[in-house]
Amino acid sequence: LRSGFNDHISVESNGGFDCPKNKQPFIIGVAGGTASGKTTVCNQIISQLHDQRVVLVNQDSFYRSLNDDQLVNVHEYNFDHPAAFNTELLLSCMEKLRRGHPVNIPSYDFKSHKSIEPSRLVNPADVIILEGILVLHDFHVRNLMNMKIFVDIGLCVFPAVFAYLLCSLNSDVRLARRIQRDTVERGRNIQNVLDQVSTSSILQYSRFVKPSFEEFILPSKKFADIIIPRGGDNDVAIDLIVQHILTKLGQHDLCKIYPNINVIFSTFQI
Ligand code: UZR
Ligand code: MG
Repeated sequence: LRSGFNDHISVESNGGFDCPKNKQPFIIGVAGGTASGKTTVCNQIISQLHDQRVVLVNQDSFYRSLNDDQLVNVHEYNFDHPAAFNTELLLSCMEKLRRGHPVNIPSYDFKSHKSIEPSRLVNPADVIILEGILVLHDFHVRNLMNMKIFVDIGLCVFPAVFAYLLCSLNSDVRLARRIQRDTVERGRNIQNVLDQVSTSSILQYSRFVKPSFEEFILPSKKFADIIIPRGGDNDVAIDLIVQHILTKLGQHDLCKIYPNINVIFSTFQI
């Protein structure tokens, strides 16, 4: 993997000029509920795009820092509401990457609930993947994307009578995965885990995570070009997505050699 942020391109690398339209990166949005498998899907796409420069941008990096009052009542804070993210900053970073400029992506600390130093310098790439619970919610963010994916761990077809049961099972599976992931990857300790299983976080989950999923995340599914059932456990979907990206990047490369090739593609597209 030649990842964009490991390349040693200086901030002045393109002399401050925007890259031409036909060299703009292919931008993919990957949305879905918490612990639905978004990160797994992104990693699988990235590992199959080994000949391309790919960068992954997480919406989590754009969480707003909590102030002292909010920290005292952290369990009253809704991290799953669109207002919890600094979407203006996300937009400006994505816009710069799209135009071929390097950007500093903030680092968010899940333990202190604050943005911390150092930020991450991300260099321009061929493919940019933006991943997060609400990346399909905002019209302007969606507008930047060439491909919109929604990761769904629910089943596609089931009798209506089981729908409610399966919906809550779906959330419960994600809750269990969240607890496991937060202890392993987000540095939460045993006490946090016990809290999660017993009291406040369960309350936060039922007060904020689940309702916000239903109010903001699930409705954003309608904007997706592709809905992936079974999350990261769907090799066929990943293969199809990667093939599509490679085709589009191939068209970009041909555009660089034959500027009028788009006319030919649009003429022959069904
Ligand atoms: P993903 N979140 C935290 O737990 N702590 C924070 O400081 C910031 C966010 C959680 C948030 C959301 N929910 O559901 C989840 N809560 O991070 C999104 N409560 O991250 O998509 O990787 O699961
Ligand atoms: Mg994640």
